[in-house]
Amino acid sequence: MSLVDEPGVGDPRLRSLYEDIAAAGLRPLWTITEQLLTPTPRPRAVPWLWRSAVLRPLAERAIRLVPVERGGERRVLSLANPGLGGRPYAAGTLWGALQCLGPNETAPAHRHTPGAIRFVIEGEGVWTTVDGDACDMRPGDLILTPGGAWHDHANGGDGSMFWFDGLDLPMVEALDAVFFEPHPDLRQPVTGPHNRSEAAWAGGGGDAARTMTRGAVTRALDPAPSPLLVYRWAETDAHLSRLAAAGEGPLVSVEFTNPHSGASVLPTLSCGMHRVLPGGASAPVRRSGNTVFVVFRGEGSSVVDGCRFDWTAGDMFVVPSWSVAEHFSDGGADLFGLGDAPVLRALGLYREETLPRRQEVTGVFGEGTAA
Ligand code: 1HN
Repeated sequence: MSLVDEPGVGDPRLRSLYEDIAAAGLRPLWTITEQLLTPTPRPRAVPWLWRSAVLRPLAERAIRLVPVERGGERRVLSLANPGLGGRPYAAGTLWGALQCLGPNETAPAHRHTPGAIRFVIEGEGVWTTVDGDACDMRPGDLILTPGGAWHDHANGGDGSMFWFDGLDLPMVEALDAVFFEPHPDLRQPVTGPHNRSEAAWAGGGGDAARTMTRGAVTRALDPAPSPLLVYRWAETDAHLSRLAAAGEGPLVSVEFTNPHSGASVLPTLSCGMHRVLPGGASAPVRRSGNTVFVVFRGEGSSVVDGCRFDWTAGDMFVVPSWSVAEHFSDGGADLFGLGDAPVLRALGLYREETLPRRQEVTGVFGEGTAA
């Protein structure tokens, strides 16, 4: 419906004013104020879940049928949030996807301004080379490919590998700052032994005091990405176990940090690991900013704005900005979380609220009553 058709615009002088305003490429704010200045965030992305049982067979079919080549660059299935009108984004600010690479395949070297993280779900034998440093990837590891860094993925093993890709692409796109460049070679040269950033920054065996923090990073934004490119599952697991043993819970969380500055791993992205202890339930919390979760281990459920999402290992789900979320697991579970909080915090836009009581469950995702 155009403005001039709206009820109440009967006065021909008013009609003609609105027509002339529209013809001049203008919009009168007084007719759209309430759409723009919402009392709380109204993300277009909706809470949503993508099941491993669906994702994984599609990825396997793609491995058999679709080669990884220049142009397409990557064999990636992006999480397309149904609230975003067909855009390939998990949420308004975040890209989330499942990437897979078969034996002896190489995903060609390139670089771009959007920054990316990989969280490994399953398989072995792949390394991602980041500006000459080959980073070996194993399940539960977090690998960074900061904006502007050359990166390619090579599978030197005899099985397929599956990992989660998270990028700040929607943010960089919104800022009209996307640049992309293919590398002249399929694989960039590896300039020394594998895992050099790890040897330099995490002392080989890891140094949890510098590479992760309990809870979330609140330190000022560091415009430089972390010089450490790999965060090993063994370290993360040990740190979560220590916090659980110290009586924290029922939700134990760490956020990975830039060991140089203590800031988030990338200027735009926060990466954390959340352990729901057996029988545990987290408090109902809402935050400004979007989060994508990847279930690494265990099963359980999350209630997001009253809808229950039942999940198991390999599933991925989105909690949009200001949605209330609570997580439950009978047997215990580990969730990887990717968020845009560093950007919100840096701009003074971050808010967080714990609600006084549990949400009432009004529907179950996938059972037709909600979503
Ligand atoms: C990209 O470069 C990768 O390097 C994965 O593996 C997903 C999604 C959008 C744009 C670039 C990768 C991507 C991507």
